[in-house]
Amino acid sequence: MRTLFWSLGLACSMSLVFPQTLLETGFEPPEFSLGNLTGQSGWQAFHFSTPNTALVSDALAFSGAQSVRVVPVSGASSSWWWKPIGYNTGGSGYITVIWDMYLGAGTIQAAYGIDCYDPDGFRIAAMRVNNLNRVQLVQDNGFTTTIIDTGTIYPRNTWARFKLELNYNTGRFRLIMNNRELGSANLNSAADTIFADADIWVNNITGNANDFGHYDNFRVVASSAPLPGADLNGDGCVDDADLLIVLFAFGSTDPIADVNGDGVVDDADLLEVLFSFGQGC
Ligand SMILES: [Ca+2]
Ligand SMILES: [Ca+2]
Ligand SMILES: [Ca+2]
Repeated sequence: MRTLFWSLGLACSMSLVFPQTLLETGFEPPEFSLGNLTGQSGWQAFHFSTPNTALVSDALAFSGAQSVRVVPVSGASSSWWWKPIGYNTGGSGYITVIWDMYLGAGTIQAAYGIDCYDPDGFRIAAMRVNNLNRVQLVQDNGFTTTIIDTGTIYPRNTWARFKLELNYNTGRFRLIMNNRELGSANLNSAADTIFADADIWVNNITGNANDFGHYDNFRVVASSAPLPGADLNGDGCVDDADLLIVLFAFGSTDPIADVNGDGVVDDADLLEVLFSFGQGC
């Protein structure tokens, strides 16, 4: 299976067009139907023991009508869902994983995050929101896993936009939530240069979780430079689509349109978009 990813990576690496969208989905119909995510549009799953559940759901969506709803199952531990990417970075440039996440609160909570892997199953970089709502980076070096707490508390029962930016030039990755950088850590030096997949990951820490998580607008983008901060929809290019996001949210506290992260969407955010208009396009 991993050999297939590698072959795909060679094919992808032939393209020199940047930024390049490697995966983009809002889990919308007709590509996705309500029900199990696994098996739809090439999505796969692995469960450490008893499977947790990931459903294409219309219970909540950041945009459109559907998202993926992850529901921990009693007695289960970790589960991963992914669509193979297999992109060869050649050891330089950036891979950015972007997604909108909504975690419901519960009396017993699971940890939710994104895990990025190479074709051999080495975790390149990862993040999670743990059962106590702490936003954390997960750093591996091939031998040990280090959890790095960002000091940020994730607000459950609301949507947040995350970016996990892997910098192959420096061997570092950083985590951005709602346009604010929360922390950075080392890429796994034992991992190779092929980015195999970015996985939706739930760790049912207590084995009896009663919360849930939604993921929407899942994108993976390869680029030669960091995606511009004013690229609000995460397509790698600052254009009228990003301008409209700020204009429609003008005067609000919408964290996704708040480019400078000062808590309000105003002319300062508009100027940030205008000054970087055309960047990355
Ligand atoms: Ca959607
Ligand atoms: Ca954009
Ligand atoms: Ca602002």
